[in-house]
Amino acid sequence: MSRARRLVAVSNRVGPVRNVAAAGGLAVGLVDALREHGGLWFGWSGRIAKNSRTVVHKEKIEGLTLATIDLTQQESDGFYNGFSNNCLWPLLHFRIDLTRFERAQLEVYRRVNRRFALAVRKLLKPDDLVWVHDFHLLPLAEELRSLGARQRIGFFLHTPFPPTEILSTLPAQEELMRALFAYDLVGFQTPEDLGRFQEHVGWVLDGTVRGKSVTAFGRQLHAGAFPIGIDTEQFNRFAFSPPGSQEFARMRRALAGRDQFIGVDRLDYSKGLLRRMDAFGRYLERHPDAHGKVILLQVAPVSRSDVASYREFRDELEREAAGINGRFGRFDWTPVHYLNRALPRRTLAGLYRASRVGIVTPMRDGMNLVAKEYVAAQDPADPGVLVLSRFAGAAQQMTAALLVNPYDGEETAEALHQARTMRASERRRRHQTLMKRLRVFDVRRWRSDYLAALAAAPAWRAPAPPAR
Ligand code: GDG
Repeated sequence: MSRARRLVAVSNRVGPVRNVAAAGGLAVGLVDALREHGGLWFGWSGRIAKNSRTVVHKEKIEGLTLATIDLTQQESDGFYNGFSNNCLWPLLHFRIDLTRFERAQLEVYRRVNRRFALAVRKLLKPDDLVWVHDFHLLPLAEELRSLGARQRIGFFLHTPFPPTEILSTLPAQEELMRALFAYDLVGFQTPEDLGRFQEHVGWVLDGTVRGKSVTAFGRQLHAGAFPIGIDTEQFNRFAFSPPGSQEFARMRRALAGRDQFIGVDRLDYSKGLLRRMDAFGRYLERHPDAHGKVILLQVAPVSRSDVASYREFRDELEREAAGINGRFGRFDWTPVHYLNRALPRRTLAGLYRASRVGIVTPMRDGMNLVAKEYVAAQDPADPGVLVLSRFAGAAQQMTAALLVNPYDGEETAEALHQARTMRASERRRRHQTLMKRLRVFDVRRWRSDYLAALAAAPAWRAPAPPAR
């Protein structure tokens, strides 16, 4: 892509930009690209304002500009806790049972997208490339277009794209899909997600698909799969240099010869934590020889605690973990170690390295970066084994992991056993295969593939009027 074009990223939240490696997340993927292109990153500041007068806070940090706005309490409730996290998130993870659709929240969602668009529009230069992230901002391009924006605008969905039968239950489905067609490029995590989008276009939106070109609502866009990666080499360095290497040594000492299974997940029902506890309980039940010799370390920082379903889920998980400890624990052995807070990223790297088995068993996940981080942190000479849900996007690429169906507690329990007892030669072989792909399909590759496709997407033209 031409170096002269500025990149403008828009996501619900921005940054951090300083010490980005330590922060992880989307920032790792974006900050380098924004720096290279003298870019701008726009989003919600996370702060609550008293009124909805738009004041854009701008800050120049290390060659890129952060621009943020505050939201009112009502906007944050309706847009973030409400429509985004209580309706779209569960729906996109195939959980119709948890999906709560409220028209009033959809209204606020649209209003906040419009406020974002009004602020972004004023900041745009004619030749900018605009890259919008995630389900909070589905209608952003449509709002920008209505304000006259003609720039290339791309969208990337970090979550799965659900099957058409599930998406069709959303009363606002057509409105949101129409909005999506104001983008020039729509990116998904996996070919499966892309396929489900294409099916929905054909079956429900009466559109057509030709290669990467998708037409509906009188508009044509490009759609593709761009699996997100991590900074593989850097994460490996985290595990093998201080403080990660010190945390590794400390953990190994604390384990005193026991084998550690590790899970690291935002406290979210999509991550399969309850079923994971159940599978670990089954494993202990079937393998009494492992009693006193294995530990499950579950790191689960709280997330979205303003949403009721998350609070209930947290209580349930705590009961489940306590249940296993009560049932199997001994005075000198506690099987489940449960940390309900975030740890520094370098500490995580050390803990992954110290763990014989990585358990990543979401019920549904867009990609899952923890799976990739766990593998990147291993010692190639004596690597641990990844047990990975088939329903994480990462499973499409990481077929050398032990793939499981997280709905099957027996299968998962057996995979834990297989992982713990796997011969070193097989562990090394699997690890090598996994690392080879992680090195090629890292976060830089994700970003450059996406931006090249955005620059090559057809330029925006107003929708054709419906045929008579
Ligand atoms: C969404 C999609 C997609 C976790 N605990 C701690 C901590 N983390 C870090 C992990 C990892 C990140 O958070 C989580 O990323 P995931 O990919 O696993 O999951 P989501 O947060 O749900 O992300 C997902 C992703 O977007 C990218 O497109 O893969 O499917 O749902 O980097 O390490 N980091 C620190 N302390 C913790 O305790 N420092």
